[in-house]
Amino acid sequence: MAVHAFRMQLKPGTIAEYRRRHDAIWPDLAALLRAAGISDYRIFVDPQSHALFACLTVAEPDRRGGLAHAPVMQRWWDHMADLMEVDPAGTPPNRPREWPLEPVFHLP
Ligand code: RM4
Repeated sequence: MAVHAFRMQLKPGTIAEYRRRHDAIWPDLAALLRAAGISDYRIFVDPQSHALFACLTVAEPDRRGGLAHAPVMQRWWDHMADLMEVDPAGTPPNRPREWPLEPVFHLP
């Protein structure tokens, strides 16, 4: 198991809607993420900057590379694209921009 953290970016004024859509996360998307070995996936928001901080545990070997090819993942990214900064050169289109976060402290 490995823990990964990354930042994403919400557009201003979208926090409530972002929360609402994640409260109603699609069961087939949740199943896809779990099937890729992801667990304990949390996303936090900074209301000042609208930055999203995501943290998840992933089984090794890391199988997240296939997620971008899954139709349900692409539909979810399309669904979220009005709320989030997306990668302008991303493949597929509407993939959210992600900035990796580096671990600096761990208290087991
Ligand atoms: C986020 C974003 C991520 C996805 C989570 C579930 O808003 O779309 O790519 O993993 O939702």
